[in-house]
Amino acid sequence: MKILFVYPDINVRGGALSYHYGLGSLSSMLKKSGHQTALQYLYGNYDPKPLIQKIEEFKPDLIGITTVSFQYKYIKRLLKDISNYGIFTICGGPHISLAPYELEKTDHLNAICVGEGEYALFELVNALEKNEDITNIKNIWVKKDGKIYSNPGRPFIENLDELPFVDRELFDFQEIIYSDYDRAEFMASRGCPYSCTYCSNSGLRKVADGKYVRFRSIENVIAEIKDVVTRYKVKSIYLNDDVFTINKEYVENFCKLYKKEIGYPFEINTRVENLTLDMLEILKDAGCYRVAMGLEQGDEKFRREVLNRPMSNKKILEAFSLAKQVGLKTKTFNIVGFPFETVENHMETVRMNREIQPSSIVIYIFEPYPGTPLYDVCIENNFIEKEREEEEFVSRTDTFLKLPMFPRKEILKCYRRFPWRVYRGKSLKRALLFKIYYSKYGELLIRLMSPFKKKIQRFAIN
Ligand code: B12
Ligand code: SF4
Repeated sequence: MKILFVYPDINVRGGALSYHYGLGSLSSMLKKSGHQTALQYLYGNYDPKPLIQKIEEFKPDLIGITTVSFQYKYIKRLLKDISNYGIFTICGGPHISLAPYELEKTDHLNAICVGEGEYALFELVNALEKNEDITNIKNIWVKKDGKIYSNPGRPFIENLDELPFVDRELFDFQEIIYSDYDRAEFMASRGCPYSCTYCSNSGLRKVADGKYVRFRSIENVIAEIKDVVTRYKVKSIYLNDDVFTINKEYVENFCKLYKKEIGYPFEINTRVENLTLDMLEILKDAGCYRVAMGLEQGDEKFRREVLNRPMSNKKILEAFSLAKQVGLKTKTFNIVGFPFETVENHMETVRMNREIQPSSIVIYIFEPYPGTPLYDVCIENNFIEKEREEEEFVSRTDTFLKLPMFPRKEILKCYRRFPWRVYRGKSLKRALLFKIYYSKYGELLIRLMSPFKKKIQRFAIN
């Protein structure tokens, strides 16, 4: 069968193209058993024309679309715009997995996949090909003759090594590497052991039974990295796992083999609780150049009570200071505009970042995702206008919430001024670069300056 995947990445801020591991994994699985796959990557402003053209050229039997919450409004438009082709449509991904009720509400959508899709989509495609019943496949919900057939989930895939390497060829992967500062991304694991109240992991861990946090074997990850760096021009590696450092022994053994077999500079995401001086030294020795950690909110009590992030401020400062001590660059992730947050709380986030002085900084505006505890809080407290919610998702650069304690105008002000407040008087070049990046016209400027972005990054961040 011919399967056309759609990666909607419409009106996303930041200017970099990105790879999608989920679609890459589904594609590998299907190709392995003789099916044909193709991709339509939708980037920039909403425009269904490239998808329509691809449908006419590729003539797919099934269209599979991946979903995050703020893309769902575009996905509904796409489904309508391609409905005259009468092709079987299925959505998967974090949004639909946590909001499966969308199947009933969405026109021209035939099915959804709740949770991991490799085996489920494989069974669905085979059943469709043989004209067999498709209403009882685990993880797949089907809408047929106005009736919804919802099926139970299958356990999380226990041994990730049994999956083929993700299909990089589905995308123009070299182009993605170039657009991300010559960096290639990998994932050694699935899942996260924590349950921060704003993060989809808190809901995704409940969609199936079995072990949620799983690591591939080190040999398997190294073999994949080796394969990719020999086929593509790559200068550095990004291990984009939710938290790479959960298991100290894994990190130690990974670093040993990575240093021997790969040796490229690499970056990881981690949590402050996991970091010790010796682990950081091992990472540095293996070629790690930067650790990225979520700070999110600087007020300890707020973090603990509202975000379910119980680490102390002392622990956060200590982790960043240890990273710097061993010569690693650092990056903080931050969010502004949580329910019940005030400007005073936010200024604690600024204060912590001022003290840390990370080499790089990321700030988002809070967006409530269905299936997370903070989404329910927003509903219970009428912070969301339910009927406008979907239209209003804005990729974490604005807010549609009505928070009595933190009006939108103040949130936007805090968001735009954040980097300046953090770096002012400490690092002029970072203060200026990030001020531009987070300004009202930052997105436009970034796109205009994209031919020079590697030079700018070297100048301001390194
Ligand atoms: C890596 C990553 C990225 C990467 C890669 C993009 C991507 N979408 O994968 C980058 C950095 C580019 C990114 C960007 C963004 N991300 Co992100 N990202 C992740 C992260 C950490 C891992 C995703 C991953 O690869 N998992 C492993 C793969 C194998 O799983 P998967 O993608 O879920 O796919 C499986 C199933 O979902 C299913 N499936 C998925 N799609 C489909 C389609 C079909 C047809 C079928 C049948 C099945 C199926 O089968 C797959 C294989 O089992 C997740 C956190 C998480 N725990 O998932 C957040 C996460 C997906 N991101 C999130 C967000 C919000 C974003 C951004 C909107 C951020 C922004 N800029 O504002 C953008 C959106 C980009 C986009 N258009 O998708 C949220 C989404 C929440 C939500 N409900 O919307 C998550 C869940 C984190 C969170 N905060 O809760 N992200
Ligand atoms: S630690 Fe990060 S990935 Fe894990 S639940 Fe919290 S925010 Fe999500």
